[in-house]
Amino acid sequence: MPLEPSVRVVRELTSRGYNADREAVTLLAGADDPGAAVERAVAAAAADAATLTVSDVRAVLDAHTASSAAQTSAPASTPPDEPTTHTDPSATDTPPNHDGGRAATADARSVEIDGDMTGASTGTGEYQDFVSVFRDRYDRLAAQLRGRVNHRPTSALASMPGGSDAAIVGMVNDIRSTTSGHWRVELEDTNGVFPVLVLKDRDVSDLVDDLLLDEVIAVSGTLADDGTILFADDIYFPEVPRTYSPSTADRSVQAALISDVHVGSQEFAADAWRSFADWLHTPAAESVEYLLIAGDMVEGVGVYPGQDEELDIVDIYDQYETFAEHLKDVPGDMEIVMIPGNHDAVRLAEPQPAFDEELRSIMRAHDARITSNPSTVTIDGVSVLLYHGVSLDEVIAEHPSDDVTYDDPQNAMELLLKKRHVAPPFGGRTRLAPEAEDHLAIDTVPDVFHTGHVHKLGVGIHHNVRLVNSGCWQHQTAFQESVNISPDVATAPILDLDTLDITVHKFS
Ligand code: D5M
Ligand code: FE
Ligand code: ZN
Repeated sequence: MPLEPSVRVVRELTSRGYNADREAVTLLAGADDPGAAVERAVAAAAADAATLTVSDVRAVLDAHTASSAAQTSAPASTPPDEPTTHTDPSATDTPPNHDGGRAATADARSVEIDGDMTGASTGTGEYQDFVSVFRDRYDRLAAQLRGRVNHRPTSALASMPGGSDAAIVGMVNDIRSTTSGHWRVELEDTNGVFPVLVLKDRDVSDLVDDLLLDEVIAVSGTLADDGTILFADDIYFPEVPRTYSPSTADRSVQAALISDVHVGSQEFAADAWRSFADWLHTPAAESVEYLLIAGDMVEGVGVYPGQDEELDIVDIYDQYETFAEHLKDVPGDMEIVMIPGNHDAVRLAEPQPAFDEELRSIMRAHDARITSNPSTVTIDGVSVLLYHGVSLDEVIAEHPSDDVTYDDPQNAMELLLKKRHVAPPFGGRTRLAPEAEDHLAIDTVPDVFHTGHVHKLGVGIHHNVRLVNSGCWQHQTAFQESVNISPDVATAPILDLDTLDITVHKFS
């Protein structure tokens, strides 16, 4: 089957190193001879231009129509930007009116980024940094819990009479089972530590499964007769209010939420990526104005032992160059926001600052916004918390329930949201960098929480917050086969920003 003209135009442009607005592609595809029109547009483009805009293309087509008209002495009866001369019946993707499409709504778009810590890293890994980040975490998360319990500082509990009702807001220091099968949870606040006993036959004991070290919770209960331990009646998480009311866009506009592209891997799903990019050029995707990429743009180098055997591109800069080429397949008039992941060439410890100038310059063609992992991006009024998702491995490994598995990553995401923190445990599998502030706490409830990393698709909702884990663009690697990870390849969840509905499109 012949390729649609617009797809052909995009390929012609990208093969010459150009990207183009969707409108520009439509104009070129609608020209009498699209191939020649591409040649003229490229020849006329400024030497340093990476993206052809609709006005560049109009100027080229206008000039050509005017000169043809002059040669034949016939009046140009059709305005040059009207595709009425188009006779290719396969060109079903040419909208009747060029004022439609993404370019027409570009002014209506808004992108705001919060929580970008790039360039603001203060940690040097010294003891004081740990004190500081724990203190900041406690302050931020305790603030979410204080209104819910009548808590006392740990130092005051010791002097309260045995048998009193009491509550603590503290960071989880230790969780262990007792010889009789109960749970002893040690909580720490800014004054000291205090033990809590969660009896195994109480309903509240189910919540112990959800606990992770270093998260901040509140516990209410009764002090033992000798006053040395608190028997838990209730455990509270900082949580999202049940009544949380998310914001929505006030026009019909969508965002594609993806992650884990892994360019440079032999398993990179290039054909599927191309189908996705081709689809973005069709009218069906016209309202997809944003593309959010939650990390692992490239496969990276030296990420795990033996990785070189599976690399298609061995040089990290070449990987980003190739990623940038694939990004050019995406319509030039889409807004792209991306954060790094654990395969990207930035520090591994979280929060991860965004790419340095050299990598940004490699990826400049699309003028993507590049921010730290995690960050919150607000598009058309809808806030999306972007986090690559390394801690999901830990949440899934630590949680005993069959509900919290790689097949349902949204359930692990829900736990992070409840904890209002994207990666609580220090010293576990997720590497955390101590900083003056805890950039990993979720201070403000997002409307959408978008992660990746586990290469599994997951869509859910928790207290009205939409949860999306976005699958990947890499077929199963030998390593993943060895650990039984069967990835969801080439799935693109599309978020309606006006309704917050999510539709998953598959491209493989
Ligand atoms: O992660 C893709 C998925 O594979 C994610 O769930 C982690 C898992 N993974 C990948 N490499 C390892 C190693 N070496 N040990 C344990 N689990 C792993 P990605 O970040 O794309 O590699
Ligand atoms: Fe990945
Ligand atoms: Zn990853």
